[in-house]
Amino acid sequence: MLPRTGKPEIALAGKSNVGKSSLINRLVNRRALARTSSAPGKTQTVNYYRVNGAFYYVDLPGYGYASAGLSVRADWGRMIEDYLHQSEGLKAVFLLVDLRRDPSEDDLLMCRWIRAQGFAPTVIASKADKIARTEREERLRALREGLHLSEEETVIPFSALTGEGREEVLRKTAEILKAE
Ligand SMILES: Nc1nc2c(ncn2[C@@H]2O[C@H](COP(=O)(O)OP(=O)(O)OP(=O)(O)O)[C@@H](O)[C@H]2O)c(=O)[nH]1
Ligand SMILES: [Mg+2]
Repeated sequence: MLPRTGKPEIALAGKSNVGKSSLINRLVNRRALARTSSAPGKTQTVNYYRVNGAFYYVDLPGYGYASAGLSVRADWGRMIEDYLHQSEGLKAVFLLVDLRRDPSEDDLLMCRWIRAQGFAPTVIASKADKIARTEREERLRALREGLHLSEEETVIPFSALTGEGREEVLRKTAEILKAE
């Protein structure tokens, strides 16, 4: 059973270790609100973070964590799926993809699911601080291509380390809540 928050919810989805929990901390400027770890598989349940009493960022477990046992992986998959299908307040899904890596099959599936639900995918390209400026355009292009994004679909380069992209993600959040 999911909690009924009675408020709009914006979920953070993406591969394990991509930086979902770190993104939440940076958005709300709290260093250790959501637990993070250099080892993948840190977030193992659905976590709700209330912002300004008005809405929730929902931190999901990461997918594609290869070294977890099969049954654990199945549990996580079900948790993510149950949340996405059953949440009554879900208004948008932010899909995090590491700017350094080509999107995986799971990333593509998630992106398709988001569209199929009638949401416009907002892709957040994480760990942007790890990419040299000179390589950035090429990485963004590969990411757009890997996820089959159309011109209107946004990619926001983001760094939890430097705060780059924070304002843009907050603006997107406000836009989604306003469209309510
Ligand atoms: N350099 C850099 N490191 C980051 C950034 N975002 C996250 N990290 C690091 O990446 C690791 C994973 O971050 P998390 O926020 O725990 O990732 P997650 O997506 O929540 O992972 P799961 O809970 O396992 O799904 C941690 O060591 C973070 O410090 C970033 O923007 N830049
Ligand atoms: Mg996490």
